[in-house]
Amino acid sequence: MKSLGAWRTWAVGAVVLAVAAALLVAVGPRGAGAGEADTASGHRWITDRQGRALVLRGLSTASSAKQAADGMPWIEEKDVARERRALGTNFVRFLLQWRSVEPAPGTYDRAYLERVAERVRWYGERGYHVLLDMHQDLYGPKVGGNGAPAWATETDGLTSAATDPWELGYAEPGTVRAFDRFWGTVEGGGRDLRGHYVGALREVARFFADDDTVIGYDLMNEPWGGSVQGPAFEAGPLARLYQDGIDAVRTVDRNHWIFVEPSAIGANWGFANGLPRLDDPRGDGDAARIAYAPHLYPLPMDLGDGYTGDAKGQVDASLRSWRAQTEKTARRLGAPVVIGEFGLDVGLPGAMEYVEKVQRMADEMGAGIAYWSNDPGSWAPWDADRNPTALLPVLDRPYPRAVAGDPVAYRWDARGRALTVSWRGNRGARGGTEVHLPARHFPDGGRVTGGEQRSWDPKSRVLTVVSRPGANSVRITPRG
Ligand code: MNI
Repeated sequence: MKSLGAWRTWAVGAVVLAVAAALLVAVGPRGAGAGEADTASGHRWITDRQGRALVLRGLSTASSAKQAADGMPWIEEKDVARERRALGTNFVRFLLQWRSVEPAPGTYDRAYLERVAERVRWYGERGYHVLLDMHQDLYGPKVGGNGAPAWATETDGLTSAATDPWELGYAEPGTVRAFDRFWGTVEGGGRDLRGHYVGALREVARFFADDDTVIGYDLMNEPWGGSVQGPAFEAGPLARLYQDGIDAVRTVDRNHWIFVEPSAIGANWGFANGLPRLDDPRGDGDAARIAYAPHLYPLPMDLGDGYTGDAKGQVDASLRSWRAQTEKTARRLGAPVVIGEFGLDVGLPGAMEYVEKVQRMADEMGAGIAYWSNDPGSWAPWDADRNPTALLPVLDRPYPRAVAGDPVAYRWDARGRALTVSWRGNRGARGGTEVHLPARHFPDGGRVTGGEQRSWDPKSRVLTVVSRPGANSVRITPRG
């Protein structure tokens, strides 16, 4: 099913081919070594305060924050409680807006950060880890997007029209110029906008440095290079901004993880990207806390297709290549992986099969997930009337929330109704391995083989398990 006109397919296709060609020339075709890391093992893990490896599962909160005058997402505390109850999630990607952090040059809005902190507390009280995401799409409101304040939007009189699909707005003259001024890649310009942005990141980090619910900062949503694209952008202006951002955050916050994203164009579809290794002032190797959070939107889905017909094969190819490229970049960065966004209209044919497929891939990769998004509507687990959609039971899935050791593999076998988790060592972690057991699959809790149940809380639906001495694998099936 093609839901868009041929011209649109052509327009986006032309962009794809141009970028693909540029990337193939610059990076070479998909290299050897792809698929090396075909289990959850073999990479670094984000850990909790008890030293346990975290499997992050959750959603973004929320697209509505992009347009809200006060920068706040739609949620109230009861919505956070409902999300926890219904999905057993432990993670949220929370959208911030630069325009709200720094409403006037060099002026930081403490009241805004307090409002964010109140919401972070709602999540923290329910066992969540919060990723603060400095969001933008199409640069900022002055050129039809969201993110940057008007005072930081320099267009030299160029303007941007609304486009369909919205992503083509990235090529509108005002938007391209605003990005070029931001990156400093055209002559002239006024303020040091990158410097301001880095300053805003530093102030967010200063405010949340001691907040244990915050897991880290996502330095920029879906970065766009303006008139500089591909590896020239990623290894150039983008890497420079990230390094400055990392250095600035580390002057005020030594502990939280710093998440970086590739340029959305290309990487979202599974193409290579040129992000180089970045330095964490904390140190190299295990000391560094840099995470990689690419988005995943195979092209057929960007075009509004479901997971069916011809699109299905294209999506599968896209997923294979996305995984290989993601693992390659993650190795280069020495970073754990979180799928910073993926999602689709849940009413599209095959949509739930696709979501399940991505979740299985994330489990195999040992990657976190932030589904896009929790805004009530056709993409979400709840529709506009707050009735559950087909997505809810698919997202409410057994998983190990925290693993007391180095995870080797974990898997939910829906047919055999068994969750298996295996790990190496215990990485000096305190407490046992926590698993989420949804009522729909484990109405009376779990039966543990290969280990010992330490606790079971039917309300939070968290079971804590420790393995027998010498054993490193547990299997949990429904009790009764
Ligand atoms: O799908 C995109 C996307 C496609 C293409 C491009 N370019 C051509 C530059 C950029 C972005 N983004 C997907 C989702 N990301 C935002 C939030 O970060 C969501 O609103 C989009 O659905």
